[in-house]
Amino acid sequence: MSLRAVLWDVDGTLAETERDGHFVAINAAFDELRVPWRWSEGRYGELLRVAGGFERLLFDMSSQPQAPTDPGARRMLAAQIHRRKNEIYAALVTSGAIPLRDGVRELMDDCSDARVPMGIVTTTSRANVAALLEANLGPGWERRFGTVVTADEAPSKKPDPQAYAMALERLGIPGCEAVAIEDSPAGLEAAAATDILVVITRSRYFNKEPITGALAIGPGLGSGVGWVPAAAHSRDRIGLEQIRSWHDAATRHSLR
Ligand code: XBP
Ligand code: MG
Repeated sequence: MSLRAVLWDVDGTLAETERDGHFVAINAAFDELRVPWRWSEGRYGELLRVAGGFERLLFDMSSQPQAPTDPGARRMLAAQIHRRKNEIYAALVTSGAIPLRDGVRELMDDCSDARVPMGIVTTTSRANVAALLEANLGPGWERRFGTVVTADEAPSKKPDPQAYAMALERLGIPGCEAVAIEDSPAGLEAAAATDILVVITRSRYFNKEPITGALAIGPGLGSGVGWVPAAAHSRDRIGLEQIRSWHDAATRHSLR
């Protein structure tokens, strides 16, 4: 079973967009819209268990004493905050405030050099992905990916496998021939449901979270140290060669 695609999660995996982007932007939106509550960094971390910024706002409002009681009014307020949060987020990333995590660009270059197609598979919106990747990869960013699946195309958010299933269908490959790079338990669950093996790069918010069932788990693609299983190819970073050898070993093992 050969490796035929690398699928990238966005938030937390390509960049620390949660802490440095969405978290900052949501509190700025609360301020601007004079919403009478704020989210601490810790509370934001808890709320990340709910996938999707809009869904997260609604979930929080269900225990927020100062939120409107009428469900329609809640949805309207959540939509208004979410819209403004995304505008502030886009402005932040466009200003260059959020770089790619270490090793991400290098692994992307490995895939391009080896002609291994890449995909984006995320629960955030296409506009947010475009803002982040245009700022970091330039205006031709989309040409680098065989498919880009966002919440616009796949509204059922991770851990639902809809986005991964759509990416596989568009690339025309089975899950066992792809590897996903993810940072969260929900992302792993979504990918695993379509037979995709998952490399977990620990992000700030999911740093300590128990995560089982990964192909490999480690501190980030920018280091070859601290991975389980150990990375044999380089101490400097996780490259395509390393991902291939983890994938080969796991698929050989499952064929035995
Ligand atoms: C990302 C999310 C998103 C972002 C915010 O999950 O859950 O909700 O936090 O973006 P993943 P939106 O990394 O698994 O794709 O406000 O656009 O939802
Ligand atoms: Mg993520």
